[in-house]
Amino acid sequence: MFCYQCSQTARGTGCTVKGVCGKEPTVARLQDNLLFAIKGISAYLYHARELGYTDPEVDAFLERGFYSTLTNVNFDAGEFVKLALEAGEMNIKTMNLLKKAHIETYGEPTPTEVKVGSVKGPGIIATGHSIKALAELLKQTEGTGVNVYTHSELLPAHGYPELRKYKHFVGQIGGPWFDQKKTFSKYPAVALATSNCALIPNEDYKDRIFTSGVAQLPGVQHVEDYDFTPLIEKVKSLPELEDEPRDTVLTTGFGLSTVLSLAGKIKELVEAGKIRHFFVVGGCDSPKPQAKYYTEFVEKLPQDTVVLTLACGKYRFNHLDLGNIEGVPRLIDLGQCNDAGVGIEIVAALSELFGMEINDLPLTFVLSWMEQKAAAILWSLLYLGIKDMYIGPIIPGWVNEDILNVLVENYNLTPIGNPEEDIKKILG
Ligand code: FSO
Ligand code: SF4
Repeated sequence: MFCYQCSQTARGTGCTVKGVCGKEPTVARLQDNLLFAIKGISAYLYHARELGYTDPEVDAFLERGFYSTLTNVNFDAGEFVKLALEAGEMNIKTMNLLKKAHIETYGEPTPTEVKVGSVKGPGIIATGHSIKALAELLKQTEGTGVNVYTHSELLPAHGYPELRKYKHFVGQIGGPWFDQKKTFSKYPAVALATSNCALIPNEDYKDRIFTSGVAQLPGVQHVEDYDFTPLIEKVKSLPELEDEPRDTVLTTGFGLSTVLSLAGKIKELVEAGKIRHFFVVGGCDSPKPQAKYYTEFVEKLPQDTVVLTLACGKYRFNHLDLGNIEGVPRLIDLGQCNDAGVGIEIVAALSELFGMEINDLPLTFVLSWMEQKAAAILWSLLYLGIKDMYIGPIIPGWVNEDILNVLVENYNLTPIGNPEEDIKKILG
Protein backbone atom coordinates (compact mmCIF):
# COMPACT_ATOMS: atom_id res chain seq x y z
CA MET A 1 0.00 0.00 0.00
CA PHE A 2 0.96 3.63 -0.32
CA CYS A 3 -1.20 6.29 1.29
CA TYR A 4 -0.19 9.86 2.15
CA GLN A 5 -3.57 11.51 2.10
CA CYS A 6 -3.71 12.74 5.71
CA SER A 7 -1.43 14.44 8.24
CA GLN A 8 -1.11 11.27 10.33
CA THR A 9 0.86 9.60 7.55
CA ALA A 10 3.89 7.58 8.71
CA ARG A 11 7.11 9.64 9.00
CA GLY A 12 5.29 12.46 7.25
CA THR A 13 5.91 10.72 3.93
CA GLY A 14 3.49 7.81 3.56
CA CYS A 15 1.97 4.71 5.15
CA THR A 16 3.33 1.68 3.31
CA VAL A 17 2.94 -1.28 5.68
CA LYS A 18 -0.30 -0.43 7.46
CA GLY A 19 -2.05 2.89 8.02
CA VAL A 20 -1.33 4.85 11.20
CA CYS A 21 -5.15 5.17 11.18
CA GLY A 22 -5.41 1.36 11.20
CA LYS A 23 -6.15 0.98 7.49
CA GLU A 24 -5.14 -2.51 6.33
CA PRO A 25 -3.06 -2.78 3.12
CA THR A 26 -5.83 -4.69 1.31
CA VAL A 27 -8.32 -1.93 2.19
CA ALA A 28 -5.88 0.67 0.87
CA ARG A 29 -5.50 -1.26 -2.39
CA LEU A 30 -9.26 -1.71 -2.74
CA GLN A 31 -9.69 2.03 -2.17
CA ASP A 32 -7.17 2.68 -4.94
CA ASN A 33 -9.00 0.21 -7.14
CA LEU A 34 -12.31 1.96 -6.52
CA LEU A 35 -10.71 5.29 -7.44
CA PHE A 36 -9.36 3.74 -10.65
CA ALA A 37 -12.81 2.44 -11.59
CA ILE A 38 -14.29 5.87 -10.79
CA LYS A 39 -11.73 7.53 -13.06
CA GLY A 40 -12.75 5.13 -15.83
CA ILE A 41 -16.45 5.86 -15.36
CA SER A 42 -15.68 9.59 -15.30
CA ALA A 43 -14.00 9.36 -18.71
CA TYR A 44 -17.11 7.84 -20.30
CA LEU A 45 -19.41 10.20 -18.43
CA TYR A 46 -17.36 13.17 -19.62
CA HIS A 47 -17.81 12.15 -23.26
CA ALA A 48 -21.55 11.59 -22.71
CA ARG A 49 -21.82 15.05 -21.13
CA GLU A 50 -19.99 16.52 -24.14
CA LEU A 51 -23.09 15.51 -26.08
CA GLY A 52 -25.50 16.72 -23.41
CA TYR A 53 -26.28 13.37 -21.74
CA THR A 54 -26.07 12.85 -17.97
CA ASP A 55 -27.32 10.38 -15.36
CA PRO A 56 -28.00 11.53 -11.78
CA GLU A 57 -27.69 7.98 -10.41
CA VAL A 58 -24.15 7.71 -11.76
CA ASP A 59 -23.29 11.19 -10.46
CA ALA A 60 -24.51 10.20 -6.99
CA PHE A 61 -22.48 7.00 -7.07
CA LEU A 62 -19.29 8.87 -8.02
CA GLU A 63 -19.81 11.19 -5.06
CA ARG A 64 -20.39 8.29 -2.64
CA GLY A 65 -17.47 6.30 -4.07
CA PHE A 66 -15.04 9.20 -3.68
CA TYR A 67 -16.30 9.98 -0.20
CA SER A 68 -15.88 6.41 0.97
CA THR A 69 -12.11 6.66 0.32
CA LEU A 70 -11.69 9.75 2.51
CA THR A 71 -9.69 9.28 5.73
CA ASN A 72 -11.48 7.50 8.57
CA VAL A 73 -14.71 6.80 6.70
CA ASN A 74 -14.71 3.15 5.70
CA PHE A 75 -12.26 0.44 6.82
CA ASP A 76 -14.30 -2.56 5.57
CA ALA A 77 -12.57 -4.70 2.83
CA GLY A 78 -15.70 -7.26 2.04
CA GLU A 79 -17.67 -3.36 1.52
CA PHE A 80 -14.97 -2.11 -0.91
CA VAL A 81 -15.40 -5.20 -3.08
CA LYS A 82 -19.15 -4.48 -3.06
CA LEU A 83 -18.46 -0.86 -4.04
CA ALA A 84 -16.17 -2.03 -6.85
CA LEU A 85 -18.96 -4.29 -8.17
CA GLU A 86 -21.36 -1.37 -7.90
CA ALA A 87 -18.82 0.70 -9.84
CA GLY A 88 -18.95 -2.04 -12.49
CA GLU A 89 -22.73 -1.71 -12.63
CA MET A 90 -22.52 2.10 -12.86
CA ASN A 91 -19.92 1.76 -15.58
CA ILE A 92 -22.35 -0.31 -17.67
CA LYS A 93 -24.99 2.39 -17.19
CA THR A 94 -22.46 5.03 -18.23
CA MET A 95 -21.24 3.15 -21.31
CA ASN A 96 -24.88 2.65 -22.36
CA LEU A 97 -25.55 6.35 -21.83
CA LEU A 98 -22.58 7.25 -24.00
CA LYS A 99 -23.68 4.79 -26.70
CA LYS A 100 -27.17 6.30 -26.66
CA ALA A 101 -25.58 9.75 -26.99
CA HIS A 102 -23.42 8.62 -29.92
CA ILE A 103 -26.27 6.86 -31.73
CA GLU A 104 -28.84 9.61 -31.23
CA THR A 105 -26.35 12.23 -32.41
CA TYR A 106 -24.45 10.45 -35.16
CA GLY A 107 -26.57 7.40 -36.08
CA GLU A 108 -25.87 3.74 -35.30
CA PRO A 109 -22.56 2.48 -36.71
CA THR A 110 -22.60 0.01 -39.58
CA PRO A 111 -19.63 -1.99 -40.88
CA THR A 112 -17.30 0.32 -42.75
CA GLU A 113 -14.03 -0.29 -44.56
CA VAL A 114 -11.33 2.21 -43.63
CA LYS A 115 -8.19 2.68 -45.72
CA VAL A 116 -4.92 3.08 -43.84
CA GLY A 117 -2.39 5.65 -45.08
CA SER A 118 -2.28 9.19 -46.42
CA VAL A 119 -3.57 10.76 -49.62
CA LYS A 120 -2.12 13.82 -51.35
CA GLY A 121 -3.08 17.04 -49.58
CA PRO A 122 -2.97 18.78 -46.21
CA GLY A 123 -4.07 16.59 -43.33
CA ILE A 124 -5.20 16.61 -39.71
CA ILE A 125 -4.90 13.42 -37.65
CA ALA A 126 -7.24 13.10 -34.66
CA THR A 127 -6.49 10.68 -31.83
CA GLY A 128 -8.20 9.81 -28.55
CA HIS A 129 -11.83 8.97 -27.92
CA SER A 130 -13.98 12.09 -28.42
CA ILE A 131 -16.43 11.51 -31.26
CA LYS A 132 -17.87 14.97 -30.52
CA ALA A 133 -14.49 16.70 -31.07
CA LEU A 134 -13.94 14.76 -34.29
CA ALA A 135 -17.44 15.58 -35.55
CA GLU A 136 -16.85 19.31 -34.91
CA LEU A 137 -13.46 19.11 -36.62
CA LEU A 138 -15.06 17.48 -39.68
CA LYS A 139 -17.76 20.13 -39.82
CA GLN A 140 -15.24 22.98 -39.62
CA THR A 141 -12.81 21.53 -42.17
CA GLU A 142 -15.47 20.71 -44.77
CA GLY A 143 -14.74 22.52 -48.02
CA THR A 144 -11.30 23.76 -46.86
CA GLY A 145 -9.34 21.15 -48.83
CA VAL A 146 -7.98 19.65 -45.61
CA ASN A 147 -8.27 15.90 -45.17
CA VAL A 148 -9.07 14.39 -41.78
CA TYR A 149 -7.69 11.05 -40.55
CA THR A 150 -8.28 9.01 -37.43
CA HIS A 151 -5.65 7.46 -35.21
CA SER A 152 -5.98 4.77 -32.52
CA GLU A 153 -9.34 4.77 -30.70
CA LEU A 154 -11.02 7.12 -33.18
CA LEU A 155 -10.94 4.47 -35.93
CA PRO A 156 -14.52 3.32 -35.10
CA ALA A 157 -15.77 6.88 -35.78
CA HIS A 158 -15.78 5.92 -39.48
CA GLY A 159 -18.74 3.63 -38.76
CA TYR A 160 -21.10 6.47 -37.76
CA PRO A 161 -23.29 7.62 -40.70
CA GLU A 162 -23.16 11.28 -39.66
CA LEU A 163 -19.36 11.24 -39.72
CA ARG A 164 -18.57 9.07 -42.69
CA LYS A 165 -20.78 11.29 -44.88
CA TYR A 166 -17.87 13.75 -45.08
CA LYS A 167 -15.83 13.23 -48.26
CA HIS A 168 -12.69 14.64 -46.63
CA PHE A 169 -12.83 12.03 -43.82
CA VAL A 170 -10.37 9.91 -45.75
CA GLY A 171 -9.01 7.18 -43.53
CA GLN A 172 -6.76 6.05 -40.71
CA ILE A 173 -3.10 6.73 -40.03
CA GLY A 174 -1.03 4.68 -37.59
CA GLY A 175 -2.28 2.18 -35.02
CA PRO A 176 -2.61 2.09 -31.22
CA TRP A 177 -2.03 5.01 -28.84
CA PHE A 178 1.64 4.30 -28.22
CA ASP A 179 2.74 4.66 -31.86
CA GLN A 180 1.76 8.36 -31.66
CA LYS A 181 5.28 9.79 -31.47
CA LYS A 182 6.47 7.75 -34.44
CA THR A 183 3.34 8.49 -36.49
CA PHE A 184 3.10 12.21 -35.75
CA SER A 185 6.83 12.65 -36.45
CA LYS A 186 6.56 10.82 -39.75
CA TYR A 187 3.59 12.71 -41.27
CA PRO A 188 3.82 16.52 -41.65
CA ALA A 189 0.21 16.80 -40.49
CA VAL A 190 -1.51 18.69 -37.71
CA ALA A 191 -2.39 16.34 -34.84
CA LEU A 192 -5.28 16.65 -32.41
CA ALA A 193 -5.44 14.81 -29.08
CA THR A 194 -9.06 14.65 -27.92
CA SER A 195 -8.87 12.58 -24.72
CA ASN A 196 -6.57 10.39 -22.65
CA CYS A 197 -3.75 8.41 -24.25
CA ALA A 198 -2.17 11.69 -25.35
CA LEU A 199 1.62 11.38 -25.21
CA ILE A 200 4.04 14.19 -24.37
CA PRO A 201 5.17 15.19 -27.88
CA ASN A 202 8.60 15.07 -29.46
CA GLU A 203 10.04 18.51 -30.21
CA ASP A 204 9.73 17.92 -33.96
CA TYR A 205 5.92 18.05 -33.92
CA LYS A 206 5.24 19.99 -30.71
CA ASP A 207 4.20 23.11 -32.67
CA ARG A 208 1.73 21.20 -34.83
CA ILE A 209 -0.13 19.17 -32.18
CA PHE A 210 -3.17 20.58 -30.37
CA THR A 211 -5.30 19.32 -27.51
CA SER A 212 -9.02 19.66 -26.81
CA GLY A 213 -11.43 18.72 -24.05
CA VAL A 214 -9.78 17.13 -21.05
CA ALA A 215 -6.43 16.50 -22.78
CA GLN A 216 -3.58 18.92 -22.07
CA LEU A 217 0.13 18.68 -22.93
CA PRO A 218 2.98 20.94 -21.75
CA GLY A 219 3.78 23.71 -24.22
CA VAL A 220 0.99 22.58 -26.56
CA GLN A 221 -1.83 24.83 -27.71
CA HIS A 222 -5.23 23.91 -26.23
CA VAL A 223 -8.41 24.41 -28.23
CA GLU A 224 -11.41 25.80 -26.32
CA ASP A 225 -15.06 25.19 -27.17
CA TYR A 226 -14.29 22.98 -30.17
CA ASP A 227 -13.06 25.98 -32.18
CA PHE A 228 -10.56 24.32 -34.49
CA THR A 229 -9.60 27.48 -36.42
CA PRO A 230 -5.98 27.37 -35.12
CA LEU A 231 -5.57 23.85 -36.55
CA ILE A 232 -6.90 24.89 -39.94
CA GLU A 233 -4.56 27.92 -39.95
CA LYS A 234 -1.60 25.76 -38.92
CA VAL A 235 -2.17 23.05 -41.50
CA LYS A 236 -1.99 25.67 -44.29
CA SER A 237 1.63 26.35 -43.30
CA LEU A 238 2.68 22.69 -43.49
CA PRO A 239 3.77 20.59 -46.48
CA GLU A 240 1.11 18.36 -47.99
CA LEU A 241 0.92 14.67 -47.17
CA GLU A 242 1.79 12.35 -50.05
CA ASP A 243 -0.18 9.54 -51.69
CA GLU A 244 0.60 6.19 -50.05
CA PRO A 245 -0.39 2.73 -51.37
CA ARG A 246 -3.30 2.30 -48.84
CA ASP A 247 -3.45 -1.48 -49.33
CA THR A 248 -4.38 -2.12 -45.70
CA VAL A 249 -8.11 -1.87 -45.15
CA LEU A 250 -9.64 -2.19 -41.66
CA THR A 251 -13.30 -3.00 -41.13
CA THR A 252 -14.93 -1.40 -38.11
CA GLY A 253 -18.39 -0.24 -37.00
CA PHE A 254 -20.34 -3.39 -36.13
CA GLY A 255 -23.24 -1.95 -34.17
CA LEU A 256 -25.69 -3.94 -32.07
CA SER A 257 -28.33 -3.98 -34.84
CA THR A 258 -25.87 -5.40 -37.39
CA VAL A 259 -24.78 -8.19 -35.06
CA LEU A 260 -28.37 -8.96 -34.03
CA SER A 261 -29.36 -9.18 -37.70
CA LEU A 262 -26.96 -12.16 -37.90
CA ALA A 263 -28.54 -13.92 -34.89
CA GLY A 264 -30.58 -16.45 -36.91
CA LYS A 265 -27.57 -17.41 -39.03
CA ILE A 266 -25.33 -17.63 -35.96
CA LYS A 267 -27.80 -19.99 -34.25
CA GLU A 268 -27.94 -22.20 -37.34
CA LEU A 269 -24.12 -22.32 -37.62
CA VAL A 270 -23.64 -23.11 -33.93
CA GLU A 271 -26.25 -25.89 -34.07
CA ALA A 272 -24.63 -27.32 -37.20
CA GLY A 273 -21.25 -27.33 -35.41
CA LYS A 274 -19.82 -24.78 -37.84
CA ILE A 275 -19.18 -22.21 -35.13
CA ARG A 276 -17.56 -23.87 -32.13
CA HIS A 277 -16.68 -20.96 -29.89
CA PHE A 278 -16.86 -17.17 -29.56
CA PHE A 279 -14.05 -15.09 -28.12
CA VAL A 280 -14.14 -11.51 -26.94
CA VAL A 281 -10.52 -10.44 -27.38
CA GLY A 282 -10.41 -6.80 -26.44
CA GLY A 283 -9.11 -4.03 -24.26
CA CYS A 284 -6.08 -1.81 -24.49
CA ASP A 285 -2.95 -2.32 -26.49
CA SER A 286 0.34 -2.05 -24.68
CA PRO A 287 3.96 -1.66 -25.77
CA LYS A 288 4.90 -4.48 -23.39
CA PRO A 289 6.45 -7.51 -25.17
CA GLN A 290 3.81 -9.74 -23.49
CA ALA A 291 1.13 -8.07 -25.65
CA LYS A 292 2.35 -10.15 -28.62
CA TYR A 293 0.23 -12.86 -26.98
CA TYR A 294 -2.94 -11.34 -28.44
CA THR A 295 -1.71 -11.49 -32.04
CA GLU A 296 -0.62 -15.07 -31.66
CA PHE A 297 -3.78 -16.02 -29.82
CA VAL A 298 -6.04 -14.77 -32.62
CA GLU A 299 -3.77 -16.11 -35.37
CA LYS A 300 -3.83 -19.58 -33.83
CA LEU A 301 -7.59 -19.84 -33.30
CA PRO A 302 -9.23 -22.58 -35.38
CA GLN A 303 -11.40 -21.60 -38.37
CA ASP A 304 -14.66 -22.46 -36.59
CA THR A 305 -14.31 -19.65 -34.05
CA VAL A 306 -15.50 -16.03 -34.10
CA VAL A 307 -13.70 -13.10 -32.46
CA LEU A 308 -15.49 -10.02 -31.17
CA THR A 309 -13.15 -7.14 -30.44
CA LEU A 310 -13.14 -3.56 -29.21
CA ALA A 311 -10.76 -0.81 -28.00
CA CYS A 312 -7.18 -0.30 -29.14
CA GLY A 313 -6.09 -3.86 -28.28
CA LYS A 314 -7.54 -4.76 -31.70
CA TYR A 315 -4.45 -3.32 -33.40
CA ARG A 316 -2.66 -6.50 -32.41
CA PHE A 317 -4.71 -8.45 -34.97
CA ASN A 318 -7.18 -6.29 -36.92
CA HIS A 319 -4.92 -6.36 -39.97
CA LEU A 320 -5.42 -10.15 -40.21
CA ASP A 321 -7.89 -11.48 -42.75
CA LEU A 322 -9.80 -14.05 -40.72
CA GLY A 323 -12.45 -14.50 -43.42
CA ASN A 324 -16.01 -15.51 -42.59
CA ILE A 325 -18.13 -18.52 -41.77
CA GLU A 326 -20.93 -18.64 -44.33
CA GLY A 327 -21.25 -14.85 -44.27
CA VAL A 328 -20.62 -14.34 -40.54
CA PRO A 329 -17.33 -12.42 -40.24
CA ARG A 330 -14.76 -14.14 -38.02
CA LEU A 331 -13.52 -10.78 -36.77
CA ILE A 332 -16.16 -8.35 -35.58
CA ASP A 333 -14.92 -4.91 -34.46
CA LEU A 334 -17.53 -3.39 -32.14
CA GLY A 335 -15.68 -0.10 -31.70
CA GLN A 336 -14.08 1.83 -28.86
CA CYS A 337 -13.44 0.65 -25.29
CA ASN A 338 -16.77 2.17 -24.20
CA ASP A 339 -18.45 -0.10 -26.76
CA ALA A 340 -17.86 -2.85 -24.21
CA GLY A 341 -21.48 -1.94 -23.41
CA VAL A 342 -22.46 -3.16 -26.88
CA GLY A 343 -20.35 -6.30 -26.30
CA ILE A 344 -22.30 -6.94 -23.10
CA GLU A 345 -25.62 -6.53 -24.95
CA ILE A 346 -24.47 -8.99 -27.60
CA VAL A 347 -23.43 -11.53 -24.98
CA ALA A 348 -26.84 -11.12 -23.29
CA ALA A 349 -28.50 -11.66 -26.70
CA LEU A 350 -26.47 -14.84 -27.27
CA SER A 351 -27.48 -16.07 -23.85
CA GLU A 352 -31.14 -15.53 -24.77
CA LEU A 353 -30.69 -17.01 -28.25
CA PHE A 354 -29.29 -20.27 -26.88
CA GLY A 355 -31.33 -20.31 -23.65
CA MET A 356 -28.15 -20.55 -21.60
CA GLU A 357 -26.56 -18.64 -18.74
CA ILE A 358 -23.67 -16.45 -19.91
CA ASN A 359 -21.13 -18.71 -18.19
CA ASP A 360 -22.51 -21.76 -20.04
CA LEU A 361 -22.15 -20.19 -23.48
CA PRO A 362 -19.31 -21.29 -25.76
CA LEU A 363 -17.70 -17.91 -25.14
CA THR A 364 -14.48 -16.74 -23.50
CA PHE A 365 -13.21 -13.26 -22.67
CA VAL A 366 -9.51 -12.62 -23.28
CA LEU A 367 -8.80 -9.15 -21.98
CA SER A 368 -5.90 -6.74 -22.16
CA TRP A 369 -5.76 -3.81 -19.81
CA MET A 370 -3.73 -0.60 -19.73
CA GLU A 371 -5.39 1.98 -17.55
CA GLN A 372 -8.32 2.88 -15.34
CA LYS A 373 -11.11 2.61 -17.92
CA ALA A 374 -10.17 -1.03 -18.35
CA ALA A 375 -10.40 -1.45 -14.56
CA ALA A 376 -13.96 -0.10 -14.70
CA ILE A 377 -14.82 -2.52 -17.53
CA LEU A 378 -13.27 -5.46 -15.67
CA TRP A 379 -15.53 -4.70 -12.68
CA SER A 380 -18.51 -4.46 -15.05
CA LEU A 381 -17.83 -7.99 -16.26
CA LEU A 382 -17.33 -9.22 -12.70
CA TYR A 383 -20.57 -7.49 -11.69
CA LEU A 384 -22.32 -9.57 -14.37
CA GLY A 385 -20.81 -12.67 -12.77
CA ILE A 386 -18.73 -13.60 -15.83
CA LYS A 387 -16.23 -16.31 -14.98
CA ASP A 388 -13.16 -17.92 -16.55
CA MET A 389 -11.85 -14.72 -18.12
CA TYR A 390 -8.20 -14.39 -19.15
CA ILE A 391 -6.37 -11.16 -18.37
CA GLY A 392 -3.04 -9.64 -19.40
CA PRO A 393 -0.55 -8.43 -20.38
CA ILE A 394 0.22 -8.36 -16.63
CA ILE A 395 -1.80 -8.76 -13.44
CA PRO A 396 -2.86 -5.25 -12.26
CA GLY A 397 -0.37 -3.78 -9.76
CA TRP A 398 -3.10 -2.97 -7.22
CA VAL A 399 -3.96 -6.65 -6.90
CA ASN A 400 -2.23 -8.24 -3.89
CA GLU A 401 -2.48 -11.87 -2.86
CA ASP A 402 -5.72 -11.34 -0.91
CA ILE A 403 -7.44 -9.65 -3.85
CA LEU A 404 -6.10 -12.18 -6.36
CA ASN A 405 -7.47 -15.01 -4.20
CA VAL A 406 -10.93 -13.43 -4.26
CA LEU A 407 -10.77 -12.96 -8.04
CA VAL A 408 -9.55 -16.49 -8.65
CA GLU A 409 -11.84 -18.24 -6.16
CA ASN A 410 -15.01 -16.37 -7.13
CA TYR A 411 -14.42 -15.74 -10.82
CA ASN A 412 -11.57 -17.99 -11.92
CA LEU A 413 -9.84 -14.94 -13.41
CA THR A 414 -6.74 -16.34 -15.11
CA PRO A 415 -3.55 -14.55 -16.19
CA ILE A 416 -2.72 -15.07 -19.88
CA GLY A 417 -0.09 -17.73 -20.46
CA ASN A 418 0.99 -19.34 -23.70
CA PRO A 419 -1.49 -18.70 -26.55
CA GLU A 420 -1.50 -22.27 -27.86
CA GLU A 421 -1.91 -23.82 -24.42
CA ASP A 422 -4.62 -21.35 -23.45
CA ILE A 423 -6.57 -22.10 -26.65
CA LYS A 424 -6.27 -25.83 -25.98
CA LYS A 425 -7.45 -25.35 -22.39
CA ILE A 426 -10.44 -23.25 -23.49
CA LEU A 427 -11.54 -25.43 -26.41
CA GLY A 428 -10.87 -28.68 -24.57
FE1 FSO B 1 -6.80 2.25 -25.66
FE2 FSO B 1 -6.00 4.38 -24.33
FE3 FSO B 1 -9.66 2.96 -25.29
FE4 FSO B 1 -7.71 2.98 -23.06
S1 FSO B 1 -6.47 4.25 -26.46
S2 FSO B 1 -5.75 2.37 -23.83
S3 FSO B 1 -8.41 1.68 -21.50
O1 FSO B 1 -7.47 4.73 -23.34
O2 FSO B 1 -9.41 3.20 -23.58
O3 FSO B 1 -8.57 1.46 -25.68
FE1 SF4 C 1 -1.90 6.74 6.60
FE2 SF4 C 1 -4.50 6.29 7.10
FE3 SF4 C 1 -3.67 8.80 6.75
FE4 SF4 C 1 -3.70 7.09 4.67
S1 SF4 C 1 -5.47 7.84 5.77
S2 SF4 C 1 -2.05 8.51 5.23
S3 SF4 C 1 -3.22 5.14 5.67
S4 SF4 C 1 -3.03 7.39 8.38
